[in-house]
Amino acid sequence: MLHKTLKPFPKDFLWGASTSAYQVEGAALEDGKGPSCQDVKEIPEGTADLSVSVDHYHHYKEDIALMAEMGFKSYRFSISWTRVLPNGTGEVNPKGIEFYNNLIDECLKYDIEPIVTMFHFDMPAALDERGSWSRHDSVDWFAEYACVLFENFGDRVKYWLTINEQNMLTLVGPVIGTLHVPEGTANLTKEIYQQNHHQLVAQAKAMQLCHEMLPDAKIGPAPNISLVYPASSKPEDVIAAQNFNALRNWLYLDAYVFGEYNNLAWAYLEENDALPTVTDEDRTIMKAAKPDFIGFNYYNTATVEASDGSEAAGVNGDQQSHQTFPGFAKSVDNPNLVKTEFGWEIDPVGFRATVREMYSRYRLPLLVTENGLGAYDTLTEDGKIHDNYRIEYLRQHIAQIQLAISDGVDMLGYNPWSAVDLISTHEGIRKRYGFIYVDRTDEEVGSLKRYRKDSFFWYQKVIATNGQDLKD
Ligand code: BGP
Repeated sequence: MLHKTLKPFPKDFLWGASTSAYQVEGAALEDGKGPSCQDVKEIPEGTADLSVSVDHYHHYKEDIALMAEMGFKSYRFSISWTRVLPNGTGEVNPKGIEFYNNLIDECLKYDIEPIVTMFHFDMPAALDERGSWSRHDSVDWFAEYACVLFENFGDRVKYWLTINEQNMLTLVGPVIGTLHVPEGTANLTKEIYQQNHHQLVAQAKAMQLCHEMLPDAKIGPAPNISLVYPASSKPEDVIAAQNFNALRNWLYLDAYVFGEYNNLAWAYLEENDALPTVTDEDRTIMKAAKPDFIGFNYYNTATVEASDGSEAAGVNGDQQSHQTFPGFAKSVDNPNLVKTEFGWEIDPVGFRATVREMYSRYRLPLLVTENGLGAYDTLTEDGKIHDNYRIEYLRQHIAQIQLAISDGVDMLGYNPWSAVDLISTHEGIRKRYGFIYVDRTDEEVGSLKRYRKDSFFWYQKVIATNGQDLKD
């Protein structure tokens, strides 16, 4: 739809950016923090050591001052479960509580709304050893952790996110570095979907607890949602796109919002002997919970064609993965899109399409919790980073949000990845996303000095004009 007049961004639109604890904080075992699965995993060769990351733990004041300088209205960060509960359950670490109190207070000092992710890929190692999400107990572990967070930070945190990219954990877990997922399979086993199911119940319980304990707070999920296109107008390809949409996107959002499994996804799991065991109590918990908004990460769309069932099942890649689900759908490249230096397709119009689809299905306000461009950046001798490619990417995506708003979608905010450079899930710090450059490489920790990229100044102007001026 072409709009003659565009609707403006809402007055209280949450312009900000995101990070996650294990990718940004460092201080991996400092001040009583227990190890998470990220601290004990094998680091992919040639990628940065996560024990220092970009040391946000010691630089948070400086980092938040820079975010304030950009004019941020929000900062989405995650809490490290093991900084707060070193063993995942039981004893609380006062130093961990103190750190997040300081971080939250520092945001509020500048009127930056903290948006807190409760779980971002970092299962406590102690719980991992006990079976992680494959245990039904994981629902109670997560509920205990949620209570600690709500009790300690609920007086100041108004926006909560439950689990980051649960769908990617299920679809491409090994790439993200979580355990209990066999490598190289299409992840279509009962074992995987049982873990997935426990996360669905755990996040529902956390939403319920949040509503009981913090009536003024808002809580939502943060899956990675991208619309799946059919590779052609062949009806069989359209069916394949519906299939993969169901397995990749709607399985999660239907469960979060309606408390029910998506029928297409359920039927496919059933066919493949991958159905989770679901108790009556699980069903009751899922039904009773409802998010206040949908947080979601968007990087690109996916494209699929029909699968005749003769291909081997398989995953090839990361969050932008090519996957084959025999007899269901097979991902292919979209020839209409260009790719980033790291091979991820770029699809700003798909952002609008994704948002429109989500809003018409669920009718809940939408909060962008990630979006962004991973690229190689160069620090010039005079301390500059000319990242016009990132500006271009962000500009095009922000323009599509305004179109979506004009289409009638209720958008709460935009928090791209990432506020500051940090360690990518599996491609090191050479793949940078931030507005703020950090002087370190994959091989060396470096000075960790912060520099303002060109995109920093550009985003500052975008925020100052509430999205009206997207020019350089
Ligand atoms: C999302 C994750 C983030 C982040 C981002 C970029 O899937 O939620 O943690 O890392 O993707 O991905 P990558 O680091 O693989 O480039």
